[in-house]
Amino acid sequence: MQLFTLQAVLATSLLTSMASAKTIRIDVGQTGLSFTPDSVTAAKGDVLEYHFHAPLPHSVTMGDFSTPCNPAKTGGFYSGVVQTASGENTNVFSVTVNSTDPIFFYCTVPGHCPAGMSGVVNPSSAQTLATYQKNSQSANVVAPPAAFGGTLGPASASTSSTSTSAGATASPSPTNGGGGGAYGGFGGGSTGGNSGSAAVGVSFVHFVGVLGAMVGVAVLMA
Ligand SMILES: [Cu+2]
Repeated sequence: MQLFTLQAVLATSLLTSMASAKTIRIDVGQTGLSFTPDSVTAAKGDVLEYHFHAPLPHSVTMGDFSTPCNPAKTGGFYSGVVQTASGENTNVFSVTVNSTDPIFFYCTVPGHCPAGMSGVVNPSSAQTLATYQKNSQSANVVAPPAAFGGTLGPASASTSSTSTSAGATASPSPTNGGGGGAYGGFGGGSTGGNSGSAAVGVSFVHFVGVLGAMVGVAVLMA
């Protein structure tokens, strides 16, 4: 009886903690060469969900504030260039946030980033999107060699999804988690132990850890 109660309390607590992770929708190229919104606030565990729109090809990759329109030197993510025939693409690119430091992102299609196609997660007073975009105007656009750090696949069922499944997490390693040119979607096995500056992480591992702790406590109580 006592054990059951403890488990119920822990389970409720776990569900509450999972429900707090939110999915943040960002539209890509819906209104010209821009991300909408182009400035968002995110907590660790939240998922950035990029929705691509016709007619132009677009991409999203993480950059560094100091080198606009160039890939982040460590960690990050890249969707690859996504072409959308009409309307909104059925696939979205999802990235799990693992840091509250500013995360700048931009489109790698030639000309787009210098034209202002960039955005920021958790901007600071020292690192603003306005400054990044101003410095982007004369920047050379560089793209990572291949997609990595997120998953390209069907959108989550809800914009307030509580899912933090392994398929939605991302690895900072410079490989395409899904394998193959189609970016696989849900094949992305992630690795733990990401470096501190990585923007993406493994909330599923955290979930398993919490679950393990619950079981451990239950065993102690038995
Ligand atoms: Cu673009």
